[in-house]
Amino acid sequence: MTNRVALITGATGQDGTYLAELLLAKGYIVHGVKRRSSSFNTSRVDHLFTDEHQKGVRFFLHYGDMTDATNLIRIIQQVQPTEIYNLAAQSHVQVSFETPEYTGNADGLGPLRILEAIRILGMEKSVRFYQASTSELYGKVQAVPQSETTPFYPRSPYAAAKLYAYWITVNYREAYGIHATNGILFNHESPLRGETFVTRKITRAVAAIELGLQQRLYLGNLDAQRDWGHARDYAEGMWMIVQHPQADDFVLATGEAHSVREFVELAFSHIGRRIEWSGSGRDERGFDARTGEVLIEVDPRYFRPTEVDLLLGDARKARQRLGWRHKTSFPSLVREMVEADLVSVRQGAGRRVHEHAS
Ligand code: NDP
Ligand code: GDR
Repeated sequence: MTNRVALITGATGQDGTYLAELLLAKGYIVHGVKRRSSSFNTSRVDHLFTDEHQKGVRFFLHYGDMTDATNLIRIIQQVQPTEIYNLAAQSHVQVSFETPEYTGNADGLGPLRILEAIRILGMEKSVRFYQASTSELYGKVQAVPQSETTPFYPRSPYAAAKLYAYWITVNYREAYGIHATNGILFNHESPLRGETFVTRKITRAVAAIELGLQQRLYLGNLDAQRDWGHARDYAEGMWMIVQHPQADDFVLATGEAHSVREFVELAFSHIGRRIEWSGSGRDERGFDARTGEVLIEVDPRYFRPTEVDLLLGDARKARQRLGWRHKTSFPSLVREMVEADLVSVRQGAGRRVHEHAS
């Protein structure tokens, strides 16, 4: 298939990378938006340039920012995409409590800027729009499992911004007939996950502890439960949502929830350490059952002002209408992340490992 042109905002992030790989493999020309940064920020996607040089370049990056409407209009005008995947966001829930206004601007108004660009450029019928919506919309638990019909109750500036983005996407679909869709994606992880999200923070610490570069892992709420899948499976789901003839909103989830504590136990089991727990709440500690060494400590600074206790998704609609289902099991995901971090931490052994990261 030729002449399919995708524009991905957030192309340098975890999901942007898997999605760009998928679309290039399907024959798309892929344009991504990257932010100017004082240090290199394209390490996840650099291999896409290298590979493509041999076959003719089909991957391009443009400087841009979700807070800059004129820049977004210009990029969309130049690129003339047939599909836009809006993945760019300040995506860290805890950081959104520190930077609420910026998060609202980038995550809430950012999608509006793209939708308006589509209108300004008269592209309502020529481009499809995907919005990276999130299970964080469900927030304070209203029902379990959560599906497309479960009421939203956002619990952070991040989730409140994403709530606006969700509804403005629905509104532009209904008002202007744009093929605009929401993927309500539950947590998805991978070896490319940002290092301050809890799963990657744990798997990096497991690797660093195994290699003698770190002594202890400091975490917040160990009881939070999440429905964790693999980002590669979810990138495929995003594409399937956009291909569906009828623009609609879909949950993507595994239908299985695990606590942070369970993630820790499974990750440490890959380096032959069995974790036992003592104390409770903010005084809890995890120690090596064989040596008695304390490996995990709760640090109150990682608790959020308002927490989301349990996310568990019901992806039946995506299964029935799109034929999507997750492929990677929870144990395989954890194993892949630990193994990848053992390699990457070993390679960067001289680099300081941050014991404290959100
Ligand atoms: P990442 O944090 O890994 O990637 C976010 C991307 O957005 C990065 O490329 C980042 O650039 C870019 N970005 C951030 N702010 C701006 C801005 N103002 N202008 C332009 N680009 C910006 O997130 P994920 O890949 O994990 O997630 C992708 C999207 O999906 C996000 O919108 C997230 O909120 C949403 N989501 C994620 C879920 C998950 O479990 N991963 C679940 C549900 C939704 P840089 O690399 O320079 O920081
Ligand atoms: P989340 O992911 O907030 O669900 O948002 P994160 O991995 O940050 O937190 C998951 C749960 O773990 C608890 N937790 C900790 N979290 C972090 N980051 N660091 C810690 O030390 C720690 N200790 C315990 C948290 O309190 C939380 O309950 C992710 C992001 O990708 C969003 O962009 C996306 O929308 C949602 O997933 C779905």
